Amino acid sequence: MTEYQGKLVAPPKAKFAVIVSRFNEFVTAKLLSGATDALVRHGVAEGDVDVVWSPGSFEMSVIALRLAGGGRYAAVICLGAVIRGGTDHHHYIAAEAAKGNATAALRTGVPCIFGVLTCDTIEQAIERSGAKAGNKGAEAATAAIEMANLLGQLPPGGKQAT
Ligand code: INI
Repeated sequence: MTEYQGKLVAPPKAKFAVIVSRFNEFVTAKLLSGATDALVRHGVAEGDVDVVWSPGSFEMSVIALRLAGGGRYAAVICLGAVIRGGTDHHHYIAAEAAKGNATAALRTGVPCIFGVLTCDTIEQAIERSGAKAGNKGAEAATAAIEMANLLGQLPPGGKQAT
């Protein structure tokens, strides 16, 4: 039996892209610092991390597709905060962000990590961006490292059906 498991060790010289939403920046800035801190503390050089600001979570998919398809990055980390408002607008944004994120990963074969909070309240978002429920940006960064490491171990795949 061969068992594969990603280690929290970035492949040498691996580059990571972090896409962060400007919408709800009071939360996403904390996700960003959690993510970059986790990358650096796991041995990724600061110069190997590129940060790209997106207007909102909705727009992140097209950026993720561009970055993941360029061949430069071992993984792309998407950070955003969708918070329920008075209408169901947030629901469409969260759903499209999740779908677009998955599409970018599947089309390119590059892990696109979904670090987008989907919260009912501002308090929930604060809790998940460095307060009592941890920092989901840091979790997303460790998932990116784990996936980059795992994909480096797995046997090559064939051509993907699109
Ligand atoms: N964008 C977010 O990232 N989070 C939100 O909670 C949010 N809400 O609720 O409106 C939000 N809206 C902006 C959206 O991502 C797009 O930028 C906008 O719709 C223009 O396409």
